[in-house]
Amino acid sequence: MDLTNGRVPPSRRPVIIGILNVTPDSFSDGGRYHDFDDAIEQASRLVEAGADLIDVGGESTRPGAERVPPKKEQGRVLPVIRELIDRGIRVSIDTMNASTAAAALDLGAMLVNDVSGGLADKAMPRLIAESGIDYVAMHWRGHSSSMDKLATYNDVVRDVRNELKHRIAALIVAGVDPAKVILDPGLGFAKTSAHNWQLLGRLRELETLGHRVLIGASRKRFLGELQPEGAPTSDRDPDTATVSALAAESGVWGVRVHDVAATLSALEVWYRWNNGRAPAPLALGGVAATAPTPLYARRGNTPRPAVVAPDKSWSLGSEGQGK
Ligand code: PMM
Repeated sequence: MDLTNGRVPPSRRPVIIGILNVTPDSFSDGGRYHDFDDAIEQASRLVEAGADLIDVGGESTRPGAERVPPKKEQGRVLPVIRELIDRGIRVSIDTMNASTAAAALDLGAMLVNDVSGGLADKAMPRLIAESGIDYVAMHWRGHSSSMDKLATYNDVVRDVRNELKHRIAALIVAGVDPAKVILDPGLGFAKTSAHNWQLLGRLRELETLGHRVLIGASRKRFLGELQPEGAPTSDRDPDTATVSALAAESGVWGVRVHDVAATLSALEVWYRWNNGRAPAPLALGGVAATAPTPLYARRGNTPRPAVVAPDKSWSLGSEGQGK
């Protein structure tokens, strides 16, 4: 990885991370996939639609949400993760708790997505260092109960960039390989709508930190402002897909979304626009999971990859980044 520029070139489409919240109370899909069978069915639908991996979370982070004890969180997510990995589906664990992350890694999760960037649990950086796993360090200022009060910045992009820089330094001190760190500006986390739009419009400034960048705009409140009041959160999916394409143009490594099909379509348009041809299936290291190429497969262009058990040698593309 070229540590002078985390911008992903337009010859590689962003990784699509499908969201699976196994919670009763997440803002968009809370309660819908709380049941084991519903969760597995939804994950399978996301993979079928083109998700490269499934981000499984057991604690809601919507504004004002109550904390969930780690054991309860693990009771929600681990059976689902075990089943998905048995089915050859790539999984990321969305947690702030090192014990939950460790248990998910034992089952074969390939990425830890920590919305606190290692601030909520002191044991997290060491776990990431020791496991050598890819790690999303999101910009975070405090738990959901207080985050709306913490949305004060001089220049949100510069401040978020600086705070992420401090997180990277702390992770490196704990022994984390910087090439494993993926940064996320944390849209909606201690951010107003205006903050979110400024961060999106200036993603390249975050990329100059030299790390892969992930964004999670999907169905968030600031996109709801573009819809009539009271419209369902799924009405935000077309705008989410537009954000995905614009973020791809800015060079992000990945997008975390609820409606995978809409984002994949938008990214296909973006890819053809830049490259004059259809994208090849995304290669995530040596792993052939159920990694779908649905649009091409549907058209009979590319054979669907075989389902195999995930191995531990997979790579999420930290190599060959940069210009
Ligand atoms: N947003 C949510 C949860 N996890 N993880 C990352 N890396 N980035 C995000 O923006 C993010 C996240 C909250 O949204 P959800 O309730 O739809 O999962």
